[in-house]
Amino acid sequence: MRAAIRIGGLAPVCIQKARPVRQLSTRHTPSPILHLSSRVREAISNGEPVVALESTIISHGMPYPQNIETARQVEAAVAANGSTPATIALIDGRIHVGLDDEELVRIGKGDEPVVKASRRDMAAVLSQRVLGATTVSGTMIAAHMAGIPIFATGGIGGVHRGAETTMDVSADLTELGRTPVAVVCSGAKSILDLPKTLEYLETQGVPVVAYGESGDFPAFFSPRSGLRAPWHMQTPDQVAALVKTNAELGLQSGMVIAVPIPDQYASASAEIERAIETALRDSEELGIRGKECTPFLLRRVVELTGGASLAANAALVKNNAGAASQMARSLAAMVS
Ligand code: PSU
Ligand code: MN
Repeated sequence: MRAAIRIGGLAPVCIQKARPVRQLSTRHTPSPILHLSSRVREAISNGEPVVALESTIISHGMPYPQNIETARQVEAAVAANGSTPATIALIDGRIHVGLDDEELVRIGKGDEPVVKASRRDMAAVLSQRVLGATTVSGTMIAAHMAGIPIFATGGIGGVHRGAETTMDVSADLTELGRTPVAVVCSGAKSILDLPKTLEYLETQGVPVVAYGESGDFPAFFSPRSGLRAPWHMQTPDQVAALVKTNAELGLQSGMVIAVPIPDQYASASAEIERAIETALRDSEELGIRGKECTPFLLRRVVELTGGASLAANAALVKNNAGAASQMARSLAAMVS
């Protein structure tokens, strides 16, 4: 008997004998709440590789106008490596998968309020028809609904420092435990408690893969955190095989594929680390809590480093997008 597996979401993929994904995907009625751009819809129905991209990094992760410039360049990096980019946001009551330039500007310019939307906020943002930018958790949900198993971003949320008293653990981590999407990122920023973040991911059953030469879990601005990742892979095919096997097992959990920042951009990391310490002290003094915490820290670090962190941030997201695009191509070739 053939094993029908779901890679990424709505389109079940038959792994023993190739059947066109196009044919299989018609079994599902598209959800009225999910709006795919024509480019993304076509790519998915042709079984072509697609990479999901988040929008909170645009609305809350970087200042205007660098946020929109970076978003465009990240999409270009996906395209240059052979996959179709699908930036995700919540617009006019629907989940948009694949944004046009006007929509990117709407999310990034700040002319109207944009809600940072994690799993908790999805239904409220959509039903109340407010503009929403999806975090890693929100984007994973949307990508899975659309049938996109690979998603690229800068960094995931994690266990915050001091979580033993604040209980501030990002919804990204529980989402990784329940939604089968691979998140290609540069680990997590050291605004977070990285050892606890890795512990939490283990509890949630999430494989964390150090991708590239080093087997260290990267710490966003620096290629190494000093913490070993449980897995180490070096090629797109290895990651594609992991994603495929995760689906064959029927595991409903996700994966973290951690790509270190390219060396040439890692030079400012000591200066950035100092800025992070200052930003953390500031957030404590000001009593910043909850969903405001991460955006506050990101903003403060950019201010304190005079933009050095921003250039590094943009470079690593683009690099991750290119790597994710190669992984998506390998996966598409394996399941077609
Ligand atoms: N880390 C970054 N840049 C970001 C984020 C995290 O370096 O833009 C965003 C992502 O959207 C992530 C979210 O999913 O912040 C996590 O927020 P919180 O810590 O509130 O869960
Ligand atoms: Mn939080």
